[in-house]
Amino acid sequence: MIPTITAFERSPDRGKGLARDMRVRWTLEELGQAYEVRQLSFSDMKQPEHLALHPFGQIPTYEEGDLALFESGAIVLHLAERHSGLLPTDANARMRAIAWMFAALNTVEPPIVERSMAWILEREETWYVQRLTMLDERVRRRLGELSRRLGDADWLDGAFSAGDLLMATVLLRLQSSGIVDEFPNLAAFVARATARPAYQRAFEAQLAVFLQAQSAEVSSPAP
Ligand code: GTB
Repeated sequence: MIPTITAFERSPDRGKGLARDMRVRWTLEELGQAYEVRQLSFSDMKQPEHLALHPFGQIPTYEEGDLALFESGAIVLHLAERHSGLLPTDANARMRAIAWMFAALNTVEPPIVERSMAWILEREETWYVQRLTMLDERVRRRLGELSRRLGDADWLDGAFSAGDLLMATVLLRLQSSGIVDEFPNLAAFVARATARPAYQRAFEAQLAVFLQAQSAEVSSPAP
């Protein structure tokens, strides 16, 4: 059965692939699994039909037969558990890769999201520059720790895993800040991850959605 995921009909990132459907698309591409996408507007996400799938009215969701999931990390874990390729078979190595999935979402992503949210909600405030300096330092500290652990390895723990995939999507959110480039091994890690054909296919798929929405706007301009 082909699963269906949900994604933004018009991503606010304008096709940069930074929304969280991207990590699910990338996972599906890595695993060679076909999928369908139901595109939602912000208003669609808050309708009862979607809220039944996602208690917080967000994307992405995942439906396959009688299984419905929300939370991108849970979806990636489900897929990586069901299909081979993104988690090692050795039990200890598998758990370490899962620990990296949690580290990406619970330890590295939060300060990065806080930084993004400050720009969205607080950039007009008089104290924004001061706050940004503090948030940047927090992100730098976390990235410094991650960089030390990665060292000169290609991936976080052995072969490329769902942990690397999630970590790369988290670091990509810092793209416009230049902070990742302060850590050459992390910049190389992101470059290696995004050079993977599966990432490229996922990126093109989400970009196509944005370009389609944009061309629909151009061909039917507002009255
Ligand atoms: N913890 C959840 C998960 O991992 O699945 C978080 C899901 C989430 O935040 N979804 C966002 C959403 O649906 C989209 S990805 N927001 C609508 C709402 O809450 O009403 C977050 C996101 C949005 C935009 C950008 N961007 O423009 O760069 C990046 C990331």
